[in-house]
Amino acid sequence: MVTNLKHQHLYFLLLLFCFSPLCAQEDVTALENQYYRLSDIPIPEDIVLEVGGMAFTEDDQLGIATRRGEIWIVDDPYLKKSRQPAFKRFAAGLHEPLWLTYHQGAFYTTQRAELTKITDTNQDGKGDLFQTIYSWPLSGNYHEYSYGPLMLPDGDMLVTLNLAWIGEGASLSKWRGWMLKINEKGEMKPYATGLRSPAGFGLNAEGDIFYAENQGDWIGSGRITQLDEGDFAGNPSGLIWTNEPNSPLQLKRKIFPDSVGLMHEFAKNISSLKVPTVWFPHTVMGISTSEILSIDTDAFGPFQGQLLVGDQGHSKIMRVFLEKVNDEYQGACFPFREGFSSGVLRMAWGSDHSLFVGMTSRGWSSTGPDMYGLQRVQWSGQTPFDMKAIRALSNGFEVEFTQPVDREQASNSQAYQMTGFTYIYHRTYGSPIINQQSCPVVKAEVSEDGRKVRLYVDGLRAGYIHELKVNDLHSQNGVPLLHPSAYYTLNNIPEGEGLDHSMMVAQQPAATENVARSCGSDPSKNITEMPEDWTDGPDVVINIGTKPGLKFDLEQFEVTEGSKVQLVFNNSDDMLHNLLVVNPGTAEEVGKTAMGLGLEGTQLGYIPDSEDVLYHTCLLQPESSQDIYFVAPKAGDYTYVCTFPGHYISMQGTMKVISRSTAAR
Ligand SMILES: [Cu+2]
Repeated sequence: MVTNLKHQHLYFLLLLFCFSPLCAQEDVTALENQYYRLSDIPIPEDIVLEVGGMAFTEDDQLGIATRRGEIWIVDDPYLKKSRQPAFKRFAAGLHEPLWLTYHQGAFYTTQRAELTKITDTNQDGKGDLFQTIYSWPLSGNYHEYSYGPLMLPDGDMLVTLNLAWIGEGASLSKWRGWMLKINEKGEMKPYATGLRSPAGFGLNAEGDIFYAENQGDWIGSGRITQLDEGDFAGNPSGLIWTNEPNSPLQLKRKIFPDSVGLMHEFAKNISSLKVPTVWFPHTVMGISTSEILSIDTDAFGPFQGQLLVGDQGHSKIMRVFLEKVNDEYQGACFPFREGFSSGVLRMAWGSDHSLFVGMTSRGWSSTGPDMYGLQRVQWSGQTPFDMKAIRALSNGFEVEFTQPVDREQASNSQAYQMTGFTYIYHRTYGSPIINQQSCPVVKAEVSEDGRKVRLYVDGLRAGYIHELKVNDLHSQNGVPLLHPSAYYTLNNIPEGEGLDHSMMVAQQPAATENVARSCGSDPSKNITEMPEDWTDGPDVVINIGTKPGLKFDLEQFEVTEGSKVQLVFNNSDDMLHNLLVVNPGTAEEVGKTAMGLGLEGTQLGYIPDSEDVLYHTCLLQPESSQDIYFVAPKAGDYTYVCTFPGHYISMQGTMKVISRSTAAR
């Protein structure tokens, strides 16, 4: 509690002294807190509350499933009666439950291998009846996470099954990579496939199903996709089960070449392939999307009808506006709230319209400082000045704001920058940004009520993500725009008038850039062939690998100053990593700079252009390695660090360079 008070005091000070737009950006967390307040729900010290799932009971108590296999019930999570709410253990011994639902007096969860219903038949506060509703086989692979059930209005339940990881995603046992529909009687219908790591799914206000996906093989970046029965969402590993008699689609794995190219082009010929509804550009809008939750109330601010999407790796929550064009969903994502204490996996609405956020970090590393946590977000009643919605038009976009804009600033077309880009659809893990092209905003028209700005934009491309950046815009009352960027996924361009080219100024869209190499900006720091003058070879060969939990497998090594070093970095993990040798004491700063690179980060392999970066590998795919060659610098303790966003906190080691005189002793 003391900490909380201190924070509030700090926010107050920041608000007093922080008026420049730059400052506003740097302290966005503090500003967000003015509108959406974050507070901790204290967890008893002897409970490891690695939240896997959350659900409120009919008595307004908060049920929490943990990755350690327990279900806890928090009495008074609103802290009305006490600042230290009571936690009671309802169940234990479950196999990594990653979801929790409460329905008609019982909890439902998925363990790794089954959908389980848990009832407290004698009303003593402990689950005593455990019923298997439906089960599925496991191969035993560590990556076979299972999620759900999401309760549908008709009482049917949705479950998703993560792919195994064997150097790439694989469906090693039946229905891995699928969403299944299961009823209370235990009847199962495979619903959709193409899923890789489907930790979050939910319904929008209209009752349509959306699921969130994480970057990986076949998945260039995080995204949410609307799923109908028989849809295929992009990762072909689960297609090996489409021969089964109850499969709702017949698409086969073998039609996929290793590199498809552009997903939205390929989708034109594959009717079951559902392109992403909204992309979340990697590292800019999180790195690992999780829960999807619809805002069904106006008691949580001005965003009723939109979706919240959590992010585990970046400990934050984003917001999504959806619209239908040509009968298909598309829309924009916006930043919403960052600064959570650990990786955001689950969200649940309290009865008072506050948002409960359940967090965990272990093994999946997040930017938040804690290994797990439980926090609450409350709307302060003040409306932030923010972009509320972006709607596609035949010749641009209409941007709606939460408050009337400063007319003069908003009608200046120079205040808006738009860039289109996409990702490659291929078997490789992740993707660089490709086909990036600027889209000149040629005119900006403010609506009569000052709440909408119509942007006339050149160079729109269907199937592409369009980044909108707004510079130096204030509300009519002089408040700076809280979040100046948004990303609209333009699957369809509405029909209608094109752009009137008499409006065009002399600017043309910039040339298309295809970026092949994503490995920093200075090749002299990434020497991958042994220098010719090393005629006797290297003086020393250092092998460094990766360990689960975002660690290098070598904590420290020693070399002599001036010696010729061959460093072999072997990424045997299931995600992307790099290795940078940096000046003593600068790892944190370099790591933070890499996180702030934005879209450019993808192109640089998250290797910042900094004098403190001495040598580095490229950003390496899972199961790949690279050798780099360098001459050891002057004596000192240097750090080697992975700067893939968020990893620098734990993924560090020390290169001790000893002086020649010490070495000679
Ligand atoms: Cu890493």
